[in-house]
Amino acid sequence: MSVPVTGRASADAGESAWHAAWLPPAAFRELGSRGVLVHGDGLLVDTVLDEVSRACARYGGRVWHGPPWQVDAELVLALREAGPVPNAVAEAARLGATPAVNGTGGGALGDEGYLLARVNGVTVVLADAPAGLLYGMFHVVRLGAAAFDDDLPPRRHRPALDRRMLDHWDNVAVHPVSGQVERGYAGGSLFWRDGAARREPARLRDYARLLAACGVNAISVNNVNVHDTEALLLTDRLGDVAEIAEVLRPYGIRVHLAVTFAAPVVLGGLPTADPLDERVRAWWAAATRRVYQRIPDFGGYLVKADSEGRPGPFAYGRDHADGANLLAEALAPHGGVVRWRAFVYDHRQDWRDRSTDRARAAHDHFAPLDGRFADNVILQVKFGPIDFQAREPVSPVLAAMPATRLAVEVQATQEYTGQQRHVCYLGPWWSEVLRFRPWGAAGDTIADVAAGRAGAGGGLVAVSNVGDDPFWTGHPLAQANLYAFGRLAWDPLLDPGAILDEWIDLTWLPVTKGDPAPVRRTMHAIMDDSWRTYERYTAPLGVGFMVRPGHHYGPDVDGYEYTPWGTYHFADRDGVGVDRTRATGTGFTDQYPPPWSEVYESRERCPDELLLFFHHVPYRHVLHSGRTVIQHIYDTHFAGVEEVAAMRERWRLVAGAVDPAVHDRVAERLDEQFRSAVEWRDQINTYFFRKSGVPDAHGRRIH
Ligand code: GCW
Repeated sequence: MSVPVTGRASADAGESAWHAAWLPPAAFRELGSRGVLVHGDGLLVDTVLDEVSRACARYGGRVWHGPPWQVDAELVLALREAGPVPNAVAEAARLGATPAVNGTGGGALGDEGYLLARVNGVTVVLADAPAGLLYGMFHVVRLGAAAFDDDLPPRRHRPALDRRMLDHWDNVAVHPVSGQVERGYAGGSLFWRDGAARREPARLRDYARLLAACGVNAISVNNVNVHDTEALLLTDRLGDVAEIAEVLRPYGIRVHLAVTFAAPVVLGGLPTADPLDERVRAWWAAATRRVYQRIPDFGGYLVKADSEGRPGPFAYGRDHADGANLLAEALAPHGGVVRWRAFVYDHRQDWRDRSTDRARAAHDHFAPLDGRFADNVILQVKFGPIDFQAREPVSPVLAAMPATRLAVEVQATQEYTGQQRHVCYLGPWWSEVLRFRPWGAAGDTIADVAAGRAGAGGGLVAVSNVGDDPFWTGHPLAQANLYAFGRLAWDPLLDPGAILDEWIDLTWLPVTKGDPAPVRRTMHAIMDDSWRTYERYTAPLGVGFMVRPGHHYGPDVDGYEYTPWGTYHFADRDGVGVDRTRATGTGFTDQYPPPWSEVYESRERCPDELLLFFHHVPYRHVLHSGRTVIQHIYDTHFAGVEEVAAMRERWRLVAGAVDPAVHDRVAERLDEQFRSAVEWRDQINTYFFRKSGVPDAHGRRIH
């Protein structure tokens, strides 16, 4: 049937109760004012068609889908397998898109890849699978006018990581301690409210398109701490999960579920959840079969086991490989994966016991199991050995399990980096982690590890920072973290500053009043270095965890010092830091391959920013920077607060250029960030001044 297709009457982002984030209607202006041909069929092609149609209805463009053809399209979005394209230029590109003509990668564009070119006034996106067409369309949106200016030589685009996932720590029922969303700082859950599914498909659909536009293709819809109500999502409440999957599917997002290892007992009424028990295996197989009957493209299970009180295989004398393989066996016939978390440590440690080191735990537990996990097990490893701190070394587990599929987990929600009250753009931090080379300059990067051999890696995962806040994230600028996460998962080599530019272009410039240049400058000035600013006024030199116990917001230097949680700084009158050397400490440095095992072992060679993570040093120890440790603490804490004051000032100057509601929210958050930064500075500086007795070289006020 010939079209033009008209715009769909649906909740349109930008006119809804929630903010449009990085796809306000105006972001589609360039595409929407063109003649666009969509060629191909399938669910995700329909999504492309729908997006294009809405944009064209708004901005005066035209859309064609299917014969009889019109051929004056300026943009052609085509599935190669759909056959000849009735546009000479696009057809030439289609025929030319063979391996011989167009570079590497075996020729195929893959399940998600696309080829983008502009020749003789026609912009062409070709894909082998519908998801590729969707990602290609969003690429055109990102390019804006540049997609229709000069020629663009044909280029293939494929994600570096196949699995790009967000974990929501959302509870179905409001939990007495952790609330609706554990570590959630963006309001309630998009999926659940007060014990029930929210059933708000319009907002969910908008969420799905935001995710697809930055490249996310998987989601888990409930907290890894699976409580009683949430356990039922696997069985009685499976329909709720299926409904969510239904809404996310058109944007290429596969749903996963966090499950409790005790499910056969708590849901199935069995006397045991022993992974080697036949009844347990049969129960998981049957439960999983039912899941796939309802959700044929279900992604798999996410499991936190034997960690922070969660049930797991240890209760039956089994290990993590036994546990993970049990679920893997149930999922394998359906093509699903089990994502097994490596966040396992003793949370009932005796602080007097200097031999136990939480940093060692994941490696101690998991490295010996390398090679024992089934092919469809992905071990999901927090990027650092402790817990999403503003500074940690990269987890040695990521360099210790060559025969295991590994995923790297980061935390967008900012539990320990300002809880979306502080501006903290994490793109540069994640980029640093992904580019780290555990085996030295000639070896692979962490991104390579996450990609795995032949694309069989576990990918990148973030704990989501999204909720039902009108701005999606509690801090409007924290949207950039979600965007950067998706983009880095697609291409870990992207420059975080360039990613920020993309986000600014898509989110702010289309809705900015007047000259956009000052808004762009202001965003960069506030955000580029904001993670390092946060690091400066909080915990120094990699020591970490000087936060208020429980909610983890604000300073409390000794808050965790004498607790069972294993996160200590060991400050005394002479010095500070954790001795993790093999010579005199916990031996954690030995978990790294060379050269890092040697670099970290050596007080002289250890990078300044990680010194106190690996070494206990005197306050007057001189850093590579030339400053003493104590003077570094004072200087960075004073500097950090000044930087926050400057951010606040800069933001004031763009009032009037950005939406007043957004401006007010950011201004209010910056006020709180300033108050909190002062608190951090004063508590940390005072604490270390009192411990050390060393005055500030510059005579500034310390209380
Ligand atoms: O960072 C800690 C959080 C817990 C969380 C845990 C985890 C979901 O404080 O709230 O539990 O990590 O990653 O499992």
